[in-house]
Amino acid sequence: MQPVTLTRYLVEEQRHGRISAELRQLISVVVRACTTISIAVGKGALGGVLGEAGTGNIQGEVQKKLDVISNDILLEANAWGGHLAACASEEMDHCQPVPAEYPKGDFLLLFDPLDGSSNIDVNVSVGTIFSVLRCPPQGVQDPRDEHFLQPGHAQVAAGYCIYGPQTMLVLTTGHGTHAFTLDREQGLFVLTQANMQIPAETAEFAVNMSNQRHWEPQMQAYVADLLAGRDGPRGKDFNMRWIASMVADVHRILTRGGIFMYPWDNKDPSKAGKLRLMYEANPMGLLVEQAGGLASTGRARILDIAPQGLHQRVPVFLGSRGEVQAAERYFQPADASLSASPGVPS
Ligand code: AHM
Ligand code: MG
Repeated sequence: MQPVTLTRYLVEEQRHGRISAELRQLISVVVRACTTISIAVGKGALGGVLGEAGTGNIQGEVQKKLDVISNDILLEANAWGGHLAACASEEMDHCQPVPAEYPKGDFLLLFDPLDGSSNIDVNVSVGTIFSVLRCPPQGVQDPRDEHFLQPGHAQVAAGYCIYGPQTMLVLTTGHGTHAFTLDREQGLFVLTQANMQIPAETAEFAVNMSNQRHWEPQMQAYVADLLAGRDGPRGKDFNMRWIASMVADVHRILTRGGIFMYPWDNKDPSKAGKLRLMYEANPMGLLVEQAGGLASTGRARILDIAPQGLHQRVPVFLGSRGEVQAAERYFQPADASLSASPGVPS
């Protein structure tokens, strides 16, 4: 059978009325930019792309050279496409409207240009995460940050490209979650797993255990029960994985199940979590839900959060349906003495 390329897949989706021609073209432009990023990542030291850029981003985080390079590649590719009103990036303070001299469209694109960038210099998988929203009509000519503040369930597409042993694209337009593998010789993405399904139950969790002492009591109690294994209340042994690249941890969960957690912790109580709602939690949440999993703050569905800011952070629990529900039970306010911690959205 002929392999299904991404181009053919998108044309078929358009033919069935599931996406518009504009969205098809926008996704193609984003994926082309990801292919360029993949080449830059793959060159490593030979391309002079490793190490720090000597700059910081809006979050006060040190930027790697590849953070900046990837951001520029995505901005450049999308400036002239004609399908966008504006882009917003984890690496930029505010949204960037498409320059006046270029044609505009009515989509908004958000991205984390290089997620997991602390892993670049040690040759561990990193990736690009993206999310597409529709721009409210009043914002098309003069898009501002506020036009991006839409809940995750309003996303018209979301995806990530993982730069690992293989470069893969995982995409949803609201009709299932599908994986494509880059054929490096041909420069084409080929559909390699249609309709990914996350097993409902799992015995594998992903969390940065070094934060344990900073967690709130509910989180402490949940993970203690996982660690107690078959002798504890869960009655089974759990395995743990933590890659510290969300794309890689989520990719494993989409492939074989598991729960991924980045909860609130009191290292900096003003932050509601480490991960960003608009660039990480929402797109990953849609991909996971479209694969039969759940995405939660522990207390509420991530995709229902009404965003307050472009760089807002949230606690994240996502993956196998049964296990996310098990985690959520620890956060239910049955015990009034365990009230919500400051900064944690209820
Ligand atoms: P980044 O977007 O600056 O790379 O940060 C997000 C990353 C996620 O990919 C990963 O899950 C998490 O931060 C790792 O955090 P930690 O360093 O606490 O393990
Ligand atoms: Mg990130």
